[in-house]
Amino acid sequence: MTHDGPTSTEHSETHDLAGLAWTDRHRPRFHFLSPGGWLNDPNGLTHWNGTYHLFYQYNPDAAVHANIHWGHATSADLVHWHDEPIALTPGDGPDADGCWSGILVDHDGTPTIVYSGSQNGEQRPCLATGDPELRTWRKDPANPVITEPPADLSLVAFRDHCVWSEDGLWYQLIGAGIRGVGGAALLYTSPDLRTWQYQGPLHVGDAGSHDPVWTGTMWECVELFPLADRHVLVLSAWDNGTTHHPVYYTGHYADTHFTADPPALLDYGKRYFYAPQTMRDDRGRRIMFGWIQEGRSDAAVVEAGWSGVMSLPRQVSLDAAGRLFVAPVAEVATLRGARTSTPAHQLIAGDTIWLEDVHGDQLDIEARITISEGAAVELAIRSTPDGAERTVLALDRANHEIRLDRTASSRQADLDTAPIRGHLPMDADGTVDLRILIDHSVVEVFANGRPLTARVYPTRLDALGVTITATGGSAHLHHLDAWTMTDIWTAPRALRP
Ligand code: DQQ
Repeated sequence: MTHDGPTSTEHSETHDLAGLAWTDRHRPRFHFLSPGGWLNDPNGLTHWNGTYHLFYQYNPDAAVHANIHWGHATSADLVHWHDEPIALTPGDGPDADGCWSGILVDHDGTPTIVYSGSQNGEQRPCLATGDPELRTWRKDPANPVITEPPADLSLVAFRDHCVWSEDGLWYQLIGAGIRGVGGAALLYTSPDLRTWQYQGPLHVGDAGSHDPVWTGTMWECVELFPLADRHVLVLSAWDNGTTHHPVYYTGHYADTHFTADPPALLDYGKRYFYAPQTMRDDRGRRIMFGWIQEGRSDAAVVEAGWSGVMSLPRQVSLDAAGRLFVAPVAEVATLRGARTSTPAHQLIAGDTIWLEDVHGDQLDIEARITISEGAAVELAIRSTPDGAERTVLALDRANHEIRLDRTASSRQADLDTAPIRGHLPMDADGTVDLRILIDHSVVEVFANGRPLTARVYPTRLDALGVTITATGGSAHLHHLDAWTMTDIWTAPRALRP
């Protein structure tokens, strides 16, 4: 690894952290992640002059959430990434304690970042402008550009940004929580990104309601974007320091007003797909990334030298019911290597089939299954030959539910094994189109357009098998194709490229 600039001590320390992370067998090999240290939210997503830019919350010094920088990577195809120099580093002003989440807009040709400067436990909106290649950034001397939250609100927090322009005026949403009420997206307008006028809340949650989904006491990473003939408001439900889950509302937005349908959970894995952000690319696709959190202890994470994975890029669209339909972007398939195909098969209740050719900890599995009335299908992944370690995905037609059981995923203690479940929409005939992406400790599942993300940490090196079982009735496997997935990383990377 080459590393210009730092002293020899810094060199060996940073080298060790990236080298340590590299050797961890739980570390994904075809997902984006930081070179080492800590990664959380995706930031500043943009398709700029044909190049995809992914910025991210990054601590290059340790696998802890502290001293947050903006890491930066670029890609021509959304799946292979090139590390760019760190974009933002905490300074001695309003971002002394961290450069927290934000976005990137094109301000008359000048790339401009709007982010939350963090200092003394408070966050305030700050700006930075970039060169035409988006490689070097200059913070605005007038930061922060909004010095206080609205005086008429009692807020628990005020941070994160969504910025867009309409008819020559800039609009901004800032995430907040109104004490005693719930999360909120506060709306501002500006002629120049520098002077902002508060317009009122665009949307406010009810912290007392858990039906159909709780929206927390504060909304992190709010984002409003158009999709087909509707708008979608995405937020991450937070409460008293705990990152709970991503939520979305679909609705109609016009003239600073948003009328929303009831909220819905964006990923059944909850905090395993947190703080998502989207971009619209040159092909008109709405592409979303989210932060996949860890499922092992803080101490284990520090020992591993790295924390946090970026999800695979997901394309979001609306289904016929007006709900989000989520799938990996087509480019993910370019990472596929050797393929195995399991032909059509009738699964008899109680029979377990070992898919002997489907084997590994870097897999892309695609299947279509029709489940008979009252039946369920269970797929065990990362299974040892004796089944002692296995992670079980259930597709339950009777309850219209998808579940992930991690109680036997690992023999290691101190891991999150909480059950994961969510509604599985199905046509009247009980067909499920399924995609499972396994990348060491990361599992991303897409079932009839509904995503479920989780982490598993098997201890055994032979936890590589896949089985399929029908329970409570039969099921018809139309096909199951599986591919081994190619590494996108070939060597440890520089922590400060
Ligand atoms: N992460 C950032 C905040 C945001 C939170 C700090 C969400 O700006 O609210 O790293 O994970």
